[in-house]
Amino acid sequence: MAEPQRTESRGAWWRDAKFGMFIHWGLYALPAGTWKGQQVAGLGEWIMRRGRIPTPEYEALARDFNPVRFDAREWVRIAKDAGMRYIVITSKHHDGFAMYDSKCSAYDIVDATPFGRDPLRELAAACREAGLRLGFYYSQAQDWHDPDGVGNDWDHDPAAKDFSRYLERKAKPQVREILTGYGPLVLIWFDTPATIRPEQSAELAAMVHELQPGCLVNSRVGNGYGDYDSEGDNRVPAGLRPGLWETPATINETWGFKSYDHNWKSVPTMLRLLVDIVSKGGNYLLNVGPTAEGVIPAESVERLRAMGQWLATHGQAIYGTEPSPWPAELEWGAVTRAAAGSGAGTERLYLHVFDWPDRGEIDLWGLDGCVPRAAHLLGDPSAPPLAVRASSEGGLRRCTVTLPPSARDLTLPVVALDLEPAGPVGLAVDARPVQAGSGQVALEALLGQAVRGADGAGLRVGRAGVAENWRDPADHLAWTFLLREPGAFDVEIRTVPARRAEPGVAAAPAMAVDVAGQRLEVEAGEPDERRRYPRSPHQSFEIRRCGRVSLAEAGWHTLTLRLRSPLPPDAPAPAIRGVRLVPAAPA
Ligand code: FHN
Repeated sequence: MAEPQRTESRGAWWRDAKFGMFIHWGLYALPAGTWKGQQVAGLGEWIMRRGRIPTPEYEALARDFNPVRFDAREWVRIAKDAGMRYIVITSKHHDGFAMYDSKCSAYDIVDATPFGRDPLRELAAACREAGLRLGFYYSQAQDWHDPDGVGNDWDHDPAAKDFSRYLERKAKPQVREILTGYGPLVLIWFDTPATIRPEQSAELAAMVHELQPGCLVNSRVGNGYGDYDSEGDNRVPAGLRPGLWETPATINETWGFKSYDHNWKSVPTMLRLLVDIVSKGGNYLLNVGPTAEGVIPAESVERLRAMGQWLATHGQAIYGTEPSPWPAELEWGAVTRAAAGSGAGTERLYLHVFDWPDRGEIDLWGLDGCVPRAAHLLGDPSAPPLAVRASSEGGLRRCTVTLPPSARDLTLPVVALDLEPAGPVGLAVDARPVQAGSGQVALEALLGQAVRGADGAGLRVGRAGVAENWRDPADHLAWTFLLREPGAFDVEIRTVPARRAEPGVAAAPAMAVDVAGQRLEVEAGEPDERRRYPRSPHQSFEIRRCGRVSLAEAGWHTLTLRLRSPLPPDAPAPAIRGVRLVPAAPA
């Protein structure tokens, strides 16, 4: 039997790779979002379920599925040109159709379509040839074709289903097939664990590791058995997130091809997502949905090519880097850090500029244990060195880098900042919040101190950087922050849209903010506004306006956020991302 491996060694390559291609390809590419002349709402690959299409009618798609333009080498070339380091492709999605030559079901691309080829075999060969890593997606619980699989309640009586039978008869044998027939795989991407039981998740994970000890299993195998975490679809955590994790993401709105989904994200948006995710310690698994002819849509290809061009000159600031030493988002952009050992006795930070700061300068606050030495713009070897100066305010160190005005119009300029460690500890960051260049003070939950009441349970800040499980008014969040420009500030509580409350129950609880001897109280009620996160277009946050405070003195202040009354155990607890002080507009 093969040597067991630990997640850390399985994941070593994955930590460095940062950027992968997800491919959702199956029979659903044929209807492409339209069934019998009607557009079916939702994700393209969900058409069978959303349209409650009878199994025999959906099965009939296979007779017309003939992706004659499929060219595995071309797909691999597109991924490589984009700077992607691995591919993950659907071997079987929820519709139950195997996109490879399965021996335990005839419902597969070789047996049931005129195409008759095994595209996963061809893709595996093309990846090997090009030195690209490959993983397979497998839907282990939802299977709308199988009478015992989860999800099809229009053809099959849910009460008559036996999920264990499905697992033994189809899922496990097919997972075995994909692990034994296609050479080394770097990961199996399970999805929607649904009702799978802990021992069933454990068995699947164990089977993967037994057959391919180096193969990672993602968290969606269920019940905590994965090697790494797949975040929610298109979800990016608020800040630094420890451990191995990824954000699976769409280029438009759908995963599987939909002929009329033209909501393509722009190249700068996706580059920011890539940088933001990498700076928080994750990988960006970006999806393409090829057509039923086997072609990756041109809109995807051109965007990926542009991302690849940026990566060709900025790749050193992405691949193999460490996350930002600042745990929360920075107003002007994001930071990655050259891996230890990449330069003898020096440290390098990469400053990715998302939004050009007003003064044309970037302030790095709280950077300790090293002396800034030099900075230059990445991608232009002839560019002169940039001015860097060190100072301090309120006892906090500050490193200021002056940006070259010529970089203002570049797509995502990056500055390489070299530092010399001073002292035994080396680079460290005092991450207490500082009023940013815009005048705003961002008090992110992940930077707050979660103070718990008597029982010590309750309020906690979860891995996505959101304060949860908050029901006890004895619990509170507290921040100490550096104010640089005194003035009047509007105070906002920012929450993640949570499960909507029952009718008659307020969506958000009554809360109180205390700062500089002033108290602001908000009543239980609905949020005042909902906005999209500028960095993560599929995510939104809600704002509750608390009122205005006057902060007359520069320097350190403490702000606390409290619940005003206990929440019953069955009431939805608020999901708080933080508090924001916004300079009040002059009257
Ligand atoms: O239901 C699927 C969906 O179709 C798609 O495959 C995504 C990719 O992360 N996963 C599930 C929803 O989270």
